[in-house]
Amino acid sequence: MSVEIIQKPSTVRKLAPRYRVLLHNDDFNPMEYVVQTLMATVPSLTQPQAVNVMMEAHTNGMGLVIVCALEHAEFYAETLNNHGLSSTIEPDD
Ligand code: NFA
Repeated sequence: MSVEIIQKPSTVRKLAPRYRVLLHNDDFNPMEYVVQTLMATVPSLTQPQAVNVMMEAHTNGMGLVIVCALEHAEFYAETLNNHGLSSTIEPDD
């Protein structure tokens, strides 16, 4: 007698891999401009958060802007760089 095995389709979905957007320090952009540009580019950043990111980059050379899906990370980094800032993305793992 043969037995039919019916596979139930999985409803488990992997989360999209996430990426860090990193802001790098420089010697020419004014602090206020950096904060305003961060807020204009990344809508979810509050002013205190934008100040923290700016100060982290200013003090340590690099600040974490946001962790998000690749499409958003690329768009944010490109926009920041188009406004004279220096940013990169890397996998969050
Ligand atoms: N280091 C810049 C200054 O002293 C400010 C800055 C912070 C620039 C973070 C870029 C990133 N005016």
